[in-house]
Amino acid sequence: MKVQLYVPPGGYFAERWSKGSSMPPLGILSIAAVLEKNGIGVEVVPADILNLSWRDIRNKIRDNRPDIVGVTSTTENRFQSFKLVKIAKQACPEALTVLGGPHASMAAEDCLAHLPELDLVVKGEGENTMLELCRALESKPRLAALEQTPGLVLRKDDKIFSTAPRPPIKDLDTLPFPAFHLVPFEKYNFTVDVPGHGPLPAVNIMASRGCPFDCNFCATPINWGRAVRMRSPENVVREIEQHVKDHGARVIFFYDDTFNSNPRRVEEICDLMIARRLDIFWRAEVRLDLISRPLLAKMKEAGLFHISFGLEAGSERVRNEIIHKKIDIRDFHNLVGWCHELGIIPNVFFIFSHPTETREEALETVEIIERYKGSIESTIAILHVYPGTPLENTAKEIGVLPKDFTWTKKYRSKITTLPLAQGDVPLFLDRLTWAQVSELLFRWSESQGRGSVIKKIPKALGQIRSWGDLKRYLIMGYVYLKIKTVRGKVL
Ligand code: B12
Ligand code: SF4
Repeated sequence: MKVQLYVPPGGYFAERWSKGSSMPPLGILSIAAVLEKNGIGVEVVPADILNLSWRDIRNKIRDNRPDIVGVTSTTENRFQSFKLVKIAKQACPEALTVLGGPHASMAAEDCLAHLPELDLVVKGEGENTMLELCRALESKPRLAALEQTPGLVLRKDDKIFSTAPRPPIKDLDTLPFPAFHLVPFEKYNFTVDVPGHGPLPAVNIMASRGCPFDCNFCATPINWGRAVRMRSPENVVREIEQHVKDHGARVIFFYDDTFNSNPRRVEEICDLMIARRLDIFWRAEVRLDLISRPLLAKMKEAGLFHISFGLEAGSERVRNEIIHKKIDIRDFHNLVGWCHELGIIPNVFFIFSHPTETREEALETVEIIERYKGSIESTIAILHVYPGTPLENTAKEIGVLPKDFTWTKKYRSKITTLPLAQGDVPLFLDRLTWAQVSELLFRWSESQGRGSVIKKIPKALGQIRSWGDLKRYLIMGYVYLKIKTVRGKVL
């Protein structure tokens, strides 16, 4: 049995993150580790990092003739993943083409309905499903064995058929650590800037899976489940120690959706980090209302230097009634204050254009960003629709997504996307006009002291693909000029 697991060309990165530093793909490395442990031949092919062209990939699959070509997919990189599946099928028709990852998991039927070259989708966690899939392929009759394998979506008699749901892996400590040795780690050049130290070698770790909350735009509670599964503190710290030894890691980037869903466990991880004198820096994403000042102080002592959390909206109505974020603004102000006292960088996520959000409500978000100008990092986005989320249903109900919408097609006129970003992911716009969204973005950009938007014009013009894109850029240009003229500044 020969399995090849691919990250498609372009990787996961939007243009805005690619500064020559990238990070190893934990999902397929975790699957690879399980296959390897069970004696199955597996090759991980990060086409992005290896700089493979489509022709290189075609040749590789044609020459190696793997039994399974597995491809990871997020909604942002789905078209590259689909292209890889097509190429794989053409290069080696007898290979089973398998798609996994957040996009395929959340839009499995849609992928199979529109991609004839795709044989099946692995829904959700891939480790055990891939292992059982390899075994099923060696059994006879093959289709019957596949039908008995939980976690698959496949075609049967020209219909799309789901096998039993795959139960989540209860004890994550039973998984081997992701197989980092199967990728050329140094080529990732994964570094993270730590104030006073510059860019330091970094490694990504996932210490838990799932999130107990249910924000309307988010894929995680559905994809990973709302029952959070946590690796033991000992298991997490052992992986860190291994990365320090093998990869000279100085920074750990925890990618848990909610690192602190169990504050007691965070404390235990910190105690172990301190006791073992790991001498590393780390950053994590947290729920802002599950942190006390003593816990934050302990996290700092254990090396925390940067902490991200979502407030998402300044308006209480939008935050709590629409998004279901259930965050009290006082907890936000407290946490920012503690970060300042303890010397930790707070990075706050905000989103504009939530369902029914008015301009006045969106301006409440801008007010918070401007109030903390220079003392918080802020990451903003215009609300994007992702498959399988409650927001996708809302978008379909109110016509933000057309009735015939499929994630497999590039729409040029029926939906709004941002051409400068990777991925053709639909934006959610209902109450706010494009001019208002542009104004909000410029106000945020100014509060961050970002470089002139004018500099981005040549690149933006090069990305225009439709009249809709052109119209949106013209509106943005008009709003920008209006803001500058009103404030009496020279462009
Ligand atoms: C690290 C991360 C990033 C990193 C790198 C991306 C990456 N995938 O490594 C960066 C910072 C670049 C990033 C950016 C963004 N991200 Co992000 N990110 C994550 C995060 C926090 C962790 C990813 C990870 O390492 N997971 C751990 C591994 C173990 O899980 P996994 O990759 O899903 O793999 C498992 C299964 O999916 C499956 N599987 C995966 N691949 C394959 C392949 C095969 C063949 C099989 C069989 C199975 C399989 O098996 C794996 C093991 O169980 C996830 C949240 C999450 N909980 O996963 C969001 C997530 C992937 N990101 C998301 C989003 C929306 C974004 C942004 C758009 C955010 C923004 N507003 O700008 C950008 C888009 C960037 C881009 N162009 O793609 C969404 C994606 C939703 C979707 N439908 O695609 C997620 C799920 C978060 C969420 N809550 O919605 N992100
Ligand atoms: S708290 Fe974060 S991970 Fe959890 S549902 Fe909300 S946005 Fe998603």
